[in-house]
Amino acid sequence: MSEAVAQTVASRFSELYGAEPDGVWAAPGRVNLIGEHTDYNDGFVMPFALPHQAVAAVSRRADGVLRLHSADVEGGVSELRLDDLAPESDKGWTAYPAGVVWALREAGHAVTGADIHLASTVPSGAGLSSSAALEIVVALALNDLFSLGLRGWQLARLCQRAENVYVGAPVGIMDQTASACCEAGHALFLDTRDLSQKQIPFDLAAEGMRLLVVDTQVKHAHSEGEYGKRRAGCEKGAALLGVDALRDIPYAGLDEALARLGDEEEVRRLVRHVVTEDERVERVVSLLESGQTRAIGPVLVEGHASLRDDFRISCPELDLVVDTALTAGALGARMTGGGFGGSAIVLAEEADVDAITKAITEAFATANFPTPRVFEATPSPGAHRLT
Ligand code: GAF
Repeated sequence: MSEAVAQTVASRFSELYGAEPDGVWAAPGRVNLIGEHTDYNDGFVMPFALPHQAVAAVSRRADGVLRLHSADVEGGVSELRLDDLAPESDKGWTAYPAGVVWALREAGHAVTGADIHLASTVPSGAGLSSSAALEIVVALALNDLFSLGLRGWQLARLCQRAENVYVGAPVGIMDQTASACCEAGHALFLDTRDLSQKQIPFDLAAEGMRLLVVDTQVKHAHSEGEYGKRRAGCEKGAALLGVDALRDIPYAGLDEALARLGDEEEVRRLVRHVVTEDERVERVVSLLESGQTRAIGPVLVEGHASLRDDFRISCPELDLVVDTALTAGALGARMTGGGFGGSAIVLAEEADVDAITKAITEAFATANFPTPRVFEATPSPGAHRLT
């Protein structure tokens, strides 16, 4: 399967650029099991990699030119000069790969040019990290081709910088780290303060369960303001409470912290979400580590309520997925990713999957929402070289 994908992408590269690529790399999208909007608060997250991935065929160049092409976007090859790359100069898809080259060079790495052809199966705008997959696949390819010797977490930091500064989206570090560092059959327990990681075995099929992703088809975009407002509100909360980041408010001290915020009602809600969400991540980790997988269901539901009511980033389509799935017998469900649309996840017994899927599809039809895309997510490998 990977070989066939690599061959298709490599042969398109040859048609476009007139020579075989130096190599082909892949980087996955992700779903986040729990730990939402905690990553820019130095908190905890727990994503796992999807089988959907961005694939890049790449050759190095020595002449300061970057050529980019995507199978997923109309249009020909874009040609850029490395010396012209400048933050927020590009509003199209090329900003992601070009931003990675810019960030590598800004950090002093000798990248002298590349020809790149990309093809991705990660749905875009679905809250499944299609952008991070594009960034990481390019970063990994250039890391190999220019022998930069960077580790996965270092590539993640550079890609986050590309997205924050070059693209102009104030995202955290979760998605890039997930794409770079996840392992098949595991969820990644990540401390976003120091990027320390623990791979937690997560094999639902072995226990007779499934995790469904329901893409509501409502498109989200992180650079469009609401994400940045939440982030700024969290930073204001940390400043008012005199801590570096909301991660520093212990769960046991939450009530006292909320009382100190007085009439800052919106900040209080944001703080409550972040502090309780960090605690939920830790609870999910200990449930999984003690073999109580089914018991994570209610924790996912709590997380959804917190994102809907305190963080206020859900939408009617996401709420409908969660409510319908739970009524149809799911063990747990919640929105995943940045919010304002995108996808929800549903934890279910294998035997209930068809009934739950049918119930969600029917509920969407009744509400006159577009037909959602439902698929099963299995924890897949992180970024790697294909050929
Ligand atoms: C998006 C961002 F890119 C992540 O950094 C993270 O903040 C997430 O939203 C919310 O948990 O995917």
